[in-house]
Amino acid sequence: MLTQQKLKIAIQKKGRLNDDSLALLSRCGIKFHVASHSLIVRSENLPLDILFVRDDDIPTLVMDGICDLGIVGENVLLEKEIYQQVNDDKTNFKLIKKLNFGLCRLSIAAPAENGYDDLTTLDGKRIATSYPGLLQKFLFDNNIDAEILTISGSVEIAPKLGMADAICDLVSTGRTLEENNLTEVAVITKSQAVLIRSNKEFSQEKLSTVELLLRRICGVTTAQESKYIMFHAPKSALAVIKNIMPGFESPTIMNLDGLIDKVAVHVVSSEGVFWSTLEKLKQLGASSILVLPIEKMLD
Ligand code: PRT
Ligand code: ZN
Repeated sequence: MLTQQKLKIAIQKKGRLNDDSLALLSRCGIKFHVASHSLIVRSENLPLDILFVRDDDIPTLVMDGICDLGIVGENVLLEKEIYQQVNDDKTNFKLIKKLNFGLCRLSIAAPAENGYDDLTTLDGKRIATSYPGLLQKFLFDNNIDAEILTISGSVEIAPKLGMADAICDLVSTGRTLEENNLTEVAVITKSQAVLIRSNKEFSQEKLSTVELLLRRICGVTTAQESKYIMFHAPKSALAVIKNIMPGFESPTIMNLDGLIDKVAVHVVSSEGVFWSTLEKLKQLGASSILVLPIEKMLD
């Protein structure tokens, strides 16, 4: 296969999105072998190369057409879009699929003891961030006049060092904020890992690989959100059960040997299942309730 016909996908080399990006490609049936210092890896069974790069470089690599696809956090993408707008440049990439991992939010936080509990208290203050574009837009949209200090890492210690009054950084569990005695004042945007593609036209070969990959990614992500549920239930309760079960449109109902008033029910729930739903099921007379993960799903 000629190199230019091979699809190239950029993923993060090291960091929070690396493991999940590789796991997603593996679950899509792509075979590859990653050595510890690999910068580019060829798939053994698809015309696809995986490039390992810094996450901040992914939008540019995709925009310039050096890579056809990329997996990157929406936060990086949105910041790049703002940067392009400010510099009157186009954004030559398109978001094609949200991937449901790398979930986080970009928030403004300030020292708990300073009482910055609403946005107006940020007026005239200095905020440290690695996301100046997104922060600037948020401050402008909310009519706040604050100074932005752009730093590339360890943003959370800026208030302690006296460099800034508040910070704007990514939050997932909230532990880092807590450890640094910071409280969230506002959420600027939510983020997750997304698949992007270059706006450049693909050859037929590349297009076929992109379509195959996208079909499989959709299969994997839908399967992750779905559960296969099995239980025994009284026939008389089926109508009520139907109302409380998410995705209970067309269950498989089977007779149980020796029982006339109970049936076995199998159903794929597309929305996952909460404990509270299972407890309600039990109250309605269901028994032997099993919830199983689904590995792959093709509609
Ligand atoms: O070297 P490279 O430039 O590729 O990596 P990086 O250091 O810029 O990025 P990395 O690996 O830290 O994050 C990659 C992407 O993961 C981000 O762009 C987000 O899309 C996503 N992500 C999800 C996060 C977090 N959650 C996250 N919690 N990125 C960073 N954090 C940091 C945050 O900056 C803060 O320091 O984790 C801390 C907060 O976490 P909690 O759990 O304590 O709230
Ligand atoms: Zn980075």
